[in-house]
Amino acid sequence: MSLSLWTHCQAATMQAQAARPYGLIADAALVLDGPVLRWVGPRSELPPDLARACITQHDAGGALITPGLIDCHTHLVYGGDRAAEFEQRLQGTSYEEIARQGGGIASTVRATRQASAEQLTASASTRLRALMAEGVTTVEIKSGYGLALEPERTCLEVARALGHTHPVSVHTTFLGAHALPPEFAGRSDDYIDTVVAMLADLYAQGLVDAVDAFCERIGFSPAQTARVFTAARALGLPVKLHAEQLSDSGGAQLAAGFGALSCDHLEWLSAEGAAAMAAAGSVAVLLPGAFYFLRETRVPPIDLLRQHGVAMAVSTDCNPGSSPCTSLLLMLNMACTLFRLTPEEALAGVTRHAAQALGLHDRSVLAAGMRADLAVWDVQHPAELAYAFGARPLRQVVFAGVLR
Ligand code: DI6
Ligand code: FE
Repeated sequence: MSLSLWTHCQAATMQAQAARPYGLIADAALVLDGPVLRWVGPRSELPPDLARACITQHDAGGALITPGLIDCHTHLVYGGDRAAEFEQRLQGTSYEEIARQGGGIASTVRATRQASAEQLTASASTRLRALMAEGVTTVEIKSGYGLALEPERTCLEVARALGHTHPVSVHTTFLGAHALPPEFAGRSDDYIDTVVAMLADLYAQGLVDAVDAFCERIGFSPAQTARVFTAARALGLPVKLHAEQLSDSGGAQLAAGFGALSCDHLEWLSAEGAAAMAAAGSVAVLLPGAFYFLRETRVPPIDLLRQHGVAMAVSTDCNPGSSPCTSLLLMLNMACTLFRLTPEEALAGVTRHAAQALGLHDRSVLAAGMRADLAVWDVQHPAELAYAFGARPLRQVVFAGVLR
């Protein structure tokens, strides 16, 4: 048993039932038992026996401690970039037009298929380290730029390996139904057959933790999405969906019917969609970076989500086309300025609700029995994490009990 004690800190426990905003404890003590939290509370209530049993002591110097942050929606393994497309969009061509002309996701698929696993690892690792430099200790990584068995396998293997070579926990999502690859032009139903076959293969290799699809005019129909989800369910895998990003296709209702962990984007979410998500307990993953970068004007219906009690997560959507972003703290700020979340809702969106969107119950709040994934910040109040943008407030990270 190697207990360590952290004192001289404030702790934003993010416990839902805490009466105080952020579950904030002004003069806190945390006891870590290896990779797990043993005790969290006001220092004045720390049992003396437990304090004496702590072999290591950390003086946090008045810092704020939060749970390690969770980025629950990224596409960070890909080849190339889309800066030229950004220039095209600024000259007036829309994201959907570029996709229809064979650019967009398809252009990243070309670059990803050409890249070696080493090249994909190097570029993804740079992006991952940027996220980690802002306190991210858990990240979801989607496939979806291979769109054929071997390149999808390579991307998922790269994603898995990143979780072994970096002090971060990686959760993989198979997004074979992201776009129609060129070799299947005009045969999207045939491609869905291939997606179902790819899923079985990649799942058998242990590369898939969840399944996602892009339900959209430029993606796949609700009926095609349902086929992918049926295959996922047969394997016992949870699903999530890129839903109502550019139009209302009823994707949220469909996903909720499959008990989806989350529906993501949701700019065009309807009242029926929100009600279905509430009934299913699906999390709304808000992606303000994509809204900003595509210069969208329709904001996700935040009040509707609040009225239905739908949990809201916030994520980078880190990807080359709609959100080339590696700052989760910037997303906190944008969730507040663009979507009008409160800073407390935004912080819950990258901790408790992000964990829920990944189906993880062992982290994201500071409480006994939870994983000891902590972020230690040079701020006086948790709202500062959402307030400042471009600041670098992270002082230290503890990952699975180990100080980094
Ligand atoms: N929606 C998105 O915002 C990303 N994927 C998706 O389905 C963008 C993907 C890209 O443009 O490369
Ligand atoms: Fe996405």
